Amino acid sequence: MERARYIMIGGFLGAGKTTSIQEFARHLDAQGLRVGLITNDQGVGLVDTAIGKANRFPVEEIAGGCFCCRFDSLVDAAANLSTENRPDVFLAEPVGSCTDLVATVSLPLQQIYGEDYIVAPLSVVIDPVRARRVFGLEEGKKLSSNVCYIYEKQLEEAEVIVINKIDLLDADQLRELRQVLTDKYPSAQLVIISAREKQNLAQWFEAVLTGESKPLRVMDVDYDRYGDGEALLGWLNTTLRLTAADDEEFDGNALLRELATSLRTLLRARDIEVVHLKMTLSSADDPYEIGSINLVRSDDEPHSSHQLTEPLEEGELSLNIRAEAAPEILEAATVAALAEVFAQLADVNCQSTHMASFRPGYPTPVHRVEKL
Ligand SMILES: Nc1nc2c(ncn2[C@@H]2O[C@H](COP(=O)(O)OP(=O)(O)O)[C@@H](O)[C@H]2O)c(=O)[nH]1
Ligand SMILES: [Mg+2]
Repeated sequence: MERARYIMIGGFLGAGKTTSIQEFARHLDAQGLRVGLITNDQGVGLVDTAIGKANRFPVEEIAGGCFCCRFDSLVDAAANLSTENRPDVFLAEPVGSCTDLVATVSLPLQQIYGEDYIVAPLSVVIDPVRARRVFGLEEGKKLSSNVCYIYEKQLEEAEVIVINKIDLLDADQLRELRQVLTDKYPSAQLVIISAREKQNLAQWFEAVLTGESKPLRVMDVDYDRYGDGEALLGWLNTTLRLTAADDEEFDGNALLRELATSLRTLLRARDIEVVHLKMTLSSADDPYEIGSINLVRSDDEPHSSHQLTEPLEEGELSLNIRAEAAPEILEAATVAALAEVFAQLADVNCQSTHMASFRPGYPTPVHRVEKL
């Protein structure tokens, strides 16, 4: 049997990994290749999984820990996707606060499961506005030093650096960022895309579809700094069931916008930097009918990436927040925003089915290849 290709697309929270992976999956599907998606999170109730399913791709979710710390679940997820129709290509999205993926995932996969998988070069996607702030090229709220440590480690191990969202930059801003990245990470291949606008994707897809991961070295990682950086980020995942009274319907797109705006206002008032707030609202009648909204910086506007085409009678809302804040603060802000928005929607019943907020635990990979 031909080996399946395992493609991992990493990068910081909100960089555009899920958007890129959905485009990549469409590209492969159009070529008649079978695709399997693997999503990953520290918690359960994932927006990324809902988006993959809405786009009709087979998805396996590894919840409750990152790939490196749940390596066996990663292998199991690939096996589950293979029971009916083995994918030709796996597209895997690691947690956005995760690094050291070459030593803890790519190399162990090659060494232990090399007969089953061709492991593609590791891509790391970046949001150029966030990157320009991390590298001091523009003003704006800074992430804490140990969160920036993770950010830079992600880039240090990248075999392909993908500057995404070039639609947000002018030519000078892009040139400055390219210069910093080529100076700091000279061995990485650099590609420049807009996943949302579907610009320049072919060159990147080609690189990871034909190449194989060949890291030049295993990078040093200070796990105490890495663990501290992860723990500075609070996570909140909640799922709610929304039901309109009697035979009424409600506007799901407006509801998502109001909730995102209210949350942003409450978090900004406490000077909290959101790194990714994402929500999906899916119709109870049709799982492929989905609305979605995202916020990737506290000073940005919420952006809708999927619109519901019709008003809803009943739906499931998933809300994921990752921000530099204590989980209790995220939970209080969420409860307050929900109360504010639903006070104006007296005829919509909102019932929480799941709520979890936490700081990620210390990263403890199952395998780590120490040197080549
Ligand atoms: N302007 C712009 N926004 C994008 C682009 N690609 C993704 N985004 C947006 O960035 C946000 C986060 O994207 P997502 O794929 O969920 O990021 P992830 O956390 O890395 O998986 C969403 O609102 C996307 O629509 C792009 O090329 N340009
Ligand atoms: Mg994602």
